[in-house]
Amino acid sequence: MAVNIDRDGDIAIVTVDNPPVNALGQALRQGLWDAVEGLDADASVRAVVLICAGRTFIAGADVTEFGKPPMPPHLPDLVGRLEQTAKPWVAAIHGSALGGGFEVAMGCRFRVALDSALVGLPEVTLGIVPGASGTVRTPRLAGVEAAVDLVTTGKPVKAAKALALGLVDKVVTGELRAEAVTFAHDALTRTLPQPISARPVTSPDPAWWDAQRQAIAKRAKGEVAPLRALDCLRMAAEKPFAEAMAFERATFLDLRASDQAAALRHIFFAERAAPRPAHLADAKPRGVRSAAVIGGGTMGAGIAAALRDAGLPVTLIERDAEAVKRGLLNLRNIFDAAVKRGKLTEAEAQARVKDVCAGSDYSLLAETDLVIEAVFEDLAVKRAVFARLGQTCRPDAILATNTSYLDPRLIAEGLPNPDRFIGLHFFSPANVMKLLEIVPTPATSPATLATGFALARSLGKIPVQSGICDGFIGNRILTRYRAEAEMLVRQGTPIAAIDAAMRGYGFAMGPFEAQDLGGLDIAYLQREAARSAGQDVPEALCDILVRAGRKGQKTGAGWYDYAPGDREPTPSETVVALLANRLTPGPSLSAEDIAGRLTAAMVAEGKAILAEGIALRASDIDLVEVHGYGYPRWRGGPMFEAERMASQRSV
Ligand code: 3H9
Repeated sequence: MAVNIDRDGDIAIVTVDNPPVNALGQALRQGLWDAVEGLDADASVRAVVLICAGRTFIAGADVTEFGKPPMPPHLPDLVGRLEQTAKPWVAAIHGSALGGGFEVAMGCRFRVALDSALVGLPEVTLGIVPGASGTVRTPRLAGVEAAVDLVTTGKPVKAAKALALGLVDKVVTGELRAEAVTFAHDALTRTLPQPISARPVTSPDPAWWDAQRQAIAKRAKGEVAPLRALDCLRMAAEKPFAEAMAFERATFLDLRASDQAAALRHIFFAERAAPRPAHLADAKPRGVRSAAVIGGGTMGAGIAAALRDAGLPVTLIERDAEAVKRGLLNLRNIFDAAVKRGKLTEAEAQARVKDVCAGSDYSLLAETDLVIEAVFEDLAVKRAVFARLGQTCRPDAILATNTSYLDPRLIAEGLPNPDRFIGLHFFSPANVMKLLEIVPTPATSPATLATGFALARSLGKIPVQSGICDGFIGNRILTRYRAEAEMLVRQGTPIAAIDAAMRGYGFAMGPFEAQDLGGLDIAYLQREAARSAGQDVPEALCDILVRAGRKGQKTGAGWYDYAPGDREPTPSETVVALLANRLTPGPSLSAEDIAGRLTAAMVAEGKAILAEGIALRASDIDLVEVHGYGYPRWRGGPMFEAERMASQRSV
């Protein structure tokens, strides 16, 4: 039964129990509707506490119902009915009250939250707007500015902030049910506040709305829901309640059926499926209570920071005392930046660095559960590291390489117990980027693989398993994407037009701007290494630029020119001259044609990767692109987008 009712004297306790997250499916909506009717008719009940079983308050509408026709009772009606109850209802919130969950809480006369709770309206992250009065009641509860922030960003707020904004009436610690009952008794001694729909709302002036629109459009980069949410909020601030409700409902239903919402739902479920793949259901991960990183450069320090953020004790190993000092400084800089961004307090930052054990002596690793190697991308250097790890670590310690393009099988050659070896490919900055490619070798045991996934879960990363090939999933697609972008340049398309087209498509940066930022020399050196190993690697345009000293922003010149101290790219006459004799101009292409060519190249590579079994699922490729390479989330990733376009063509 999704809704249970019991009593504490004259207070009824309605407990929602709909695992895993108490989502508001049809049965639960009906159960709540019936509870409202029943308790209204029960003269012995003076007030009602609405509380949830399990890990969270109601986390929202049931997203799995979004592809189907809406079934009564509809959520806006339920929230409206709750507001009309004869007795006051008190929502008792733990975990997260999100979307429809918070809308239900707003239908109640009061909201009491545990201090660890979160409340929010994350609907825009699913490509929709709140559909059960979130845009209409929130401004009446907390004011227009707070509502615009909450609804258009979709970011939940912690209980303390929710209290300050007026979203909840009281924050409590301890036993929520008892606190809520006490609150209800207390409330019965006072005049009840107005239901939220009856409260006044004041609209800011039109210039304020225009400024919001501009700021949101800039942030949204093609995503429609945040702007549609703003339209709803303005309607709520300027028109009567019922009119605003009708507008919100129409907007919700329209967006629910949109391509963007379908794409965002696809990513939502792919993200939730990724950390627990079905093929590892029976594999038991090893416990990881301590970790170490070999190499304190940008990548190693970033990985160490991610491990510390997850609360693991970390040992950092470098070549010599000087390098140890540099590694610790890199780590310190990462935490200092987090302090500047307000993510950590100074004291937390200090504790995270202080607890790192750093040195150059491998015997520090004798008892470590997991070691991640992040040294220079050179096979001989890496093999030397693993030879030492093989001698010093426990025989069952998990040993991982963070290589981005070397063959993990070659790195692990000669390692004792190779079943505990695995590739864990982090993305830079490793403490920020969500993606983790997990690369087993043929010798890797299921337990080691499962440990990789368990580690990803504890670090809050999105893990994707990749087979072994040049560049694994992500960099292999990137190589193809860049090659196609160069092909367009060869055919006469201006570099700036290609970048602009990809920004227009929804990427934060185009391929050439991004390469200038990251440095052109990395891929160049890789190609040079392959050439000197006897492979036939054709000349890339990028090679010509690097040979001319143009390595990107760090040299003030790459695909673009940069004025000293400025990151603004300026199209370069020098580049045009350097590449002139490699160009064979073709027809001029529209922005849409350009994006079509580049995304088709990604999809073609993605299909090959799937066919070869390098990726296990198309949705894994989508996750890699969205979380590692800036592919617009609202398009659902290249594979999803291609599938959608193919099915639209076939109708
Ligand atoms: C909405 O409310 C619209 C309304 O305004 C209007 C309606 C008219 N539905 O994340 P987890 C599943 S839009 C269905 O790993 P956690 C999830 O797939 C909604 N299923 O747990 C997973 O399934 P499985 C607005 C859902 O503890 C399992 O629950 N609400 C939903 O790390 C566990 O999920 C949101 O956007 C759902 N709404 O985090 C909230 N949510 O076990 C979305 C989760 O089979 N949810 N599942 O893999 C969350 O943010 C997190 O789930 C939450 C818990 C923070 C609640």
